[in-house]
Amino acid sequence: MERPAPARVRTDPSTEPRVTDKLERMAERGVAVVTGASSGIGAATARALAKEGFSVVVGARRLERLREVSEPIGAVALPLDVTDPGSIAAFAGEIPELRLLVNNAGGAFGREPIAQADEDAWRRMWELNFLGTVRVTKTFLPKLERSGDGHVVVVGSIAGFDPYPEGAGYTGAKHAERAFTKTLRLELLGKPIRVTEIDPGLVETEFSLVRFGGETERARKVYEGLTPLTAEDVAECIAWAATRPSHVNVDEIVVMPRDQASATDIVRRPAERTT
Ligand code: 8X3
Repeated sequence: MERPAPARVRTDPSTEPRVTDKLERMAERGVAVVTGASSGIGAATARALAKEGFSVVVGARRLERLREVSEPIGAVALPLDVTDPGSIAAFAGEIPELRLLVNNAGGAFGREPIAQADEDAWRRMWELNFLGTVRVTKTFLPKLERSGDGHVVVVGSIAGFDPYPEGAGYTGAKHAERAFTKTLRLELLGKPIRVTEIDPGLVETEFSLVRFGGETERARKVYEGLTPLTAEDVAECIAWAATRPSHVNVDEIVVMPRDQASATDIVRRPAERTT
């Protein structure tokens, strides 16, 4: 079968180093891939890993925004759509070796009861959160094993633990992603690859804006009256797990705001009056 043409980000090959040349200048901790890195947790994770000495490759569909993340930290930006096997093959073809894979690409589309389930949206969530993670991980497993010290991080969610009303399209996909991560850990036992799941609660990113199709007021209300996590709070957890000594496998970190104790137990305070 013909291999898809490798993705090229550089526009002027005479002045820009090729991706492989750049990666060959190995950073002290090796190469890390972060998916869904054009904003939010993915972008913050790319910055945190670069700071820790990883040579970072960021992937996402929105290439312009991806470059805004990659350029300041000297990372390599490559187009990636985790729902498209051809895109994953082209992306992986540019990356000769890998130590750390952060499966961050994901998201929710809509909130409605099962009685009104939007099957197209639910299918998209399944593709993006579950099958996307399966595909990318499967593709990179041989390179991770060859590194002699590989690590797969999956960004899950409290939605992978707690179902909530009108959320089954997303919580179902996140429960499946969690089952995938636990299974991977069992299957890789004895191989030099660690597996970590990071499960955040409410994090103020574009997550809710995407979920509600750009309805800003509805998205804002998700974080109203509490102090949510920031993308950087979650990125710190990922970077911490990734920089433990090789014999230490951080299996999972559930991280939520102090104002949240489960997907549905959230305390909100009235806004303070300023006049
Ligand atoms: C996002 C957390 O609780 O909004 O993964 O589903 S939640």
